[in-house]
Amino acid sequence: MNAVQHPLRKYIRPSVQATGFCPGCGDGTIMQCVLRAIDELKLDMDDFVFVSGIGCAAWVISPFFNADVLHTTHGRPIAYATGVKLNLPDKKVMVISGDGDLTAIGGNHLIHAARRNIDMVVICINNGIYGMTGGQVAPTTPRGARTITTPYGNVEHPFDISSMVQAAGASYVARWTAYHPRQLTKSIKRAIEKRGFAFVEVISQCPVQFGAKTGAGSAVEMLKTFKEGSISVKKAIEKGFGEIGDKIVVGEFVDIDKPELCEEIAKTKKRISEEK
Ligand SMILES: Cc1ncc(C[n+]2csc(CCOP(=O)(O)OP(=O)(O)O)c2C)c(N)n1
Ligand code: SF4
Ligand SMILES: [Mg+2]
Repeated sequence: MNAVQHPLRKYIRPSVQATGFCPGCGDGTIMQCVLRAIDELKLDMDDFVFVSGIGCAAWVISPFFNADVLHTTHGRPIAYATGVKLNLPDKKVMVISGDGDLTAIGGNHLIHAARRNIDMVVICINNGIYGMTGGQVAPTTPRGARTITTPYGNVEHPFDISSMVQAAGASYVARWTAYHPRQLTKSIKRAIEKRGFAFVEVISQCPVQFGAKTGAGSAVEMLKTFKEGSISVKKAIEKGFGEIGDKIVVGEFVDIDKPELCEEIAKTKKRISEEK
């Protein structure tokens, strides 16, 4: 009897047998959502160039996706992706990386790519910590949280990444958690179809580092917190943002059309050549 093959197996390199994620990690769920979005849009992996930085989240695409994949240096995936997009404007460019990679060392690349409105999808897996390197504090770690580098509690204020990217000028911004795979898949589809900078933040569980060090608990406990601790942007607006405490606001925050960088460069080149 033939073994039943997972419907998304066709997008994974044949040589890959398993991912390296810890049991209960949200990264596997997010990987499935990305592949499901591509599958539902009936796109080909050859339509894409995938780019990641360094961290557990960066392993979502590499070496697993059977596609053109660039596993780049820490903090620099958006810089690489910008180079790819400017030289191969017909390709769909997707960056998948972690909160540390994209908002700490790589924070300026994120802000300026959003400001330029370059056509790419960026999926930021926000587990609130540097997972891969042993659980150090990140710019997304909640205040008071104990990590390996904040043993007495984090005294800093965390970023609201989606608000920052929205303020920088992105065309599409959405946030979900690993508890919301269907909504997340829908947003990834929208982000892929968007012409412009499309950003999807996913609050995800890292039970091994964040869960253990901060006391957030097991994967199940963290998913329960995401379920009970999130509120839709529509309800948050109804309540007035001041009254929602530390709830995670989820949903689509921005979906607009505005001039895109590659198109603007092409138009400018055409105008200059016509003026000569
Ligand atoms: C220039 C440089 N500085 C630091 C590191 C060490 N380093 C590797 S991954 C990482 C943090 C990753 O955190 P995040 O992006 O949140 O990914 P996660 O592992 O949590 O998914 C750090 C600090 C590095 N590889 N290169
Ligand atoms: S350390 Fe955390 S983020 Fe990294 S694979 Fe394990 S559970 Fe996932
Ligand atoms: Mg992280």
